[in-house]
Amino acid sequence: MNRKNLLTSFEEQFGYEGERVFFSPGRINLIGEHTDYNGGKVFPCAITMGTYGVVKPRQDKEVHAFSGNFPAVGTVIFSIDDLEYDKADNWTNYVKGMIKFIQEQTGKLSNGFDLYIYGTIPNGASLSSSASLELLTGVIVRDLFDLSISQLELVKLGMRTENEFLGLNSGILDQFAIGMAKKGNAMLLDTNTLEYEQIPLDLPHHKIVIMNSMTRRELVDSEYNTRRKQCEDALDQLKTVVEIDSLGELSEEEFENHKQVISDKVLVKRAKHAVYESARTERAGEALKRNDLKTFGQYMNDSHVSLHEDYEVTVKETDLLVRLAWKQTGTVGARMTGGGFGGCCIAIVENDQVDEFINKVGSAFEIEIGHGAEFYIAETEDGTKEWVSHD
Ligand code: GAF
Repeated sequence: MNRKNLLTSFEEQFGYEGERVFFSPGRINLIGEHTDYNGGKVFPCAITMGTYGVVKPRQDKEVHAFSGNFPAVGTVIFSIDDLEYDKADNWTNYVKGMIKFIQEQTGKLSNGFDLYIYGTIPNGASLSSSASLELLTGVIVRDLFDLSISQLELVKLGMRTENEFLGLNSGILDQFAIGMAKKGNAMLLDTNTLEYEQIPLDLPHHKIVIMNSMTRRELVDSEYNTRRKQCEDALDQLKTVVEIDSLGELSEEEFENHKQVISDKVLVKRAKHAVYESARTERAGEALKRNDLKTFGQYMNDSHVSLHEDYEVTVKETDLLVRLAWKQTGTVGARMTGGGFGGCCIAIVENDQVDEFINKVGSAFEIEIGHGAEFYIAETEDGTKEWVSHD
């Protein structure tokens, strides 16, 4: 992305020069899916695809927001004294939610700002374009108005925006990955304690290929909320026989010993996934630390199987991409990433096999599904921050 182009776009939109430029990455989750709202482990990293924001404070209390990705929406204008969810305000609801919760925590802002946004994360592809925008807004507001609020607090407000403003009962995975990332690393995070370890993602002989199925199921949010509720119901039943506050606290063995108290077969499957996936994620982190990529890849594959069979959040398209990836020479492991019901998968592939991988998986996918997939090479990135110019 070219900084000058971003500043020019701001100027074209608002008629004067923008002041500061910020960048917020997207994320992939290497493993640890649907564990974050179960107090389990996750293992994401931030990526170079992300959201850019150019800003300048205003004299009044209005925010004027324009996205280069949604020019048809036009400039959305709202006051920082009136921050209610409004469907018509489209993507700016994420901006509104963040400002609302930041104000709640730090006190009223005195001024609004003009904001030009441009994102390189495909929407609805499970690479967290929304959390990227939430953290972007949070860091902009904090830095613009010198607020005393930490990056971790912004991460938590991002999750609140998602939960309380947008109505998606997500966990903290996406906002944490985007807010706390360090280039060159993936984070092994315990979502119960928020303790985490930056583990070098040093793969000199491999690339992480993101495979976008270019598909997104209807009702993703309600399906997501249903999965969470099913886990909560299973937890309530387990609590009658074992002292725990979250599924993530159970070992696989403890789960097997107590699972008979869960009345419904579907709930058993959901809880099983959460427990086993969390354990698998911890082991995958250990494997990566000792550079045992083969074992890491096997855990990725197991994760996908569990998301398919027990959690049932994969779809025909993502299952196909992963199956095709598994068949390719040079694939270490492959799985869906993010919330599921379409979106992206990831594969770790030997460097010299990547071109062939993309050709073969891409053409077989297109023949079977009837439309193409997109492929991107993942590169790690730092968490959300100002893009400081060095010229
Ligand atoms: C979505 C949610 F936003 C995350 O909190 C997480 O639950 C993920 O799905 C599944 O692991 O990205």
